[in-house]
Amino acid sequence: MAFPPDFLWGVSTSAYQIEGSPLADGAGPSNWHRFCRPGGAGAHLAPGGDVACDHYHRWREDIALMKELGFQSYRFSVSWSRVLPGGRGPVNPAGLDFYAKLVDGLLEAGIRPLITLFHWDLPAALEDRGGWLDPDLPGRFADYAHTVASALSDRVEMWSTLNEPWVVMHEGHLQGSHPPGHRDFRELPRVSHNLLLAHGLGVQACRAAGARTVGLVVNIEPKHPATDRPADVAAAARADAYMNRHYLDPVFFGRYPEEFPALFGEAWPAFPEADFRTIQEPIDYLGLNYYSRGITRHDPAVPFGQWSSVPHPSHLRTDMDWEVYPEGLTETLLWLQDRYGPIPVYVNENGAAFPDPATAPPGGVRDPLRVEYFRTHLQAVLSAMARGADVRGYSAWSLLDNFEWALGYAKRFGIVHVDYETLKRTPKASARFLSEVVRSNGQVLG
Ligand code: GBH
Repeated sequence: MAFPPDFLWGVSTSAYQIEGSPLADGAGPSNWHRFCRPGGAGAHLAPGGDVACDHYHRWREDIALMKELGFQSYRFSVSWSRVLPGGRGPVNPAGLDFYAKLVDGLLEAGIRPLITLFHWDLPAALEDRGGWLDPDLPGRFADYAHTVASALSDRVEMWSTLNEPWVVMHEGHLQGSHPPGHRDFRELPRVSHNLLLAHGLGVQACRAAGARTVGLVVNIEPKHPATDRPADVAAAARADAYMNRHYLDPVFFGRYPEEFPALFGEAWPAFPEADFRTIQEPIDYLGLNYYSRGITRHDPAVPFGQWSSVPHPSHLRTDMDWEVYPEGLTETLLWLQDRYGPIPVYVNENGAAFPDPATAPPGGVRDPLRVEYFRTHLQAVLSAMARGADVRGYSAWSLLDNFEWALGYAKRFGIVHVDYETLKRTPKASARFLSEVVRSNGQVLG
């Protein structure tokens, strides 16, 4: 079993995590920019993405690096507040121009640009109006999507609306670790519904602006019960509904998982039927972000949902404390085809944080655990394809070590090392490994 000749090999990043210069050239502040400042709920993360990898100035060097490594595609996100500083209203031409130049540079280097319109950084002005709780936000997102797609759809074929709506909802409104820093489960249904409406309207807006291929990117983690006790089995089903079926059931079936009225209780609203026609707008592909699985047990001490995760006693865990579980990627790919039918899938993120030195040693950065992570997960993709999964591409997370959100710069996901003192880029052994994978179209996996 081999990868088909047109399999698309790439790397991923996101705007706030790598760009730096968040207010340059007329950009407005984003929610993440404000979150990480003194007085913000994430002030301990200061200076946040103020410098990050300085990709805003070093993008030419980063394109050259990807070209040298042989990648065929580059998935990045556009910062809404660069393009529309106030979230709505007048366009900031310099903001749009940054991405136009990036796209042209990529095309010149023979690398296909894949654009994500929303990878978590929201214009602060829109957060002030309620953010994802604001019923107007889906419409604002569609306007923004239309603006960007109109400018770039002549050169960019593949688009995605949202990256991981689950994280926006869960971390922003239940855990409080991302902006707006709320901890109120009663907000979750409305936040999710607005994210889904934004997605549906966003697909329509992208198409109206000439985008050919439009999809949604979700994070999926198989939820395995910790024991076969009925309480644990039921807890795993609730966790699966909450994380894995939460956005895909509405998009593909026009309804929320059947567990939700009981899960949310009195906080579960009646949504207008007509909304689901927007949400069900057909998509051209599904983007899958896969990192790990969740071993789940019933846990009455957890106020919302009554489940928690238990670590596997012996499996390796990454620096994020996530279990290394490549079988879960095969399982997820097969589950997607099985539940949602024949839809092209792109693995849009997969990768691992393991500790690397702050400064690259003269001999280069050796990251054998990350290499092994990629090798086993790519083999897992192949097994799923051998069993019928329609996987069209694979994009590693991430090109560069970068700002890992609520965990700052301590966690390194890059295949290219970044020295945060000098901003020097040094490809790690994992970058060389993936480069060989691309060049041989997977033959080196054996
Ligand atoms: C992605 O999200 C993001 O798209 C990207 O920006 C980020 O840098 C990257 O991953 C690395 O974090 O241990 O029980 O809390 C990751 C989505 C969802 C994966 C939650 C891990 C943790 C389960 N994550 N999951 S738990």
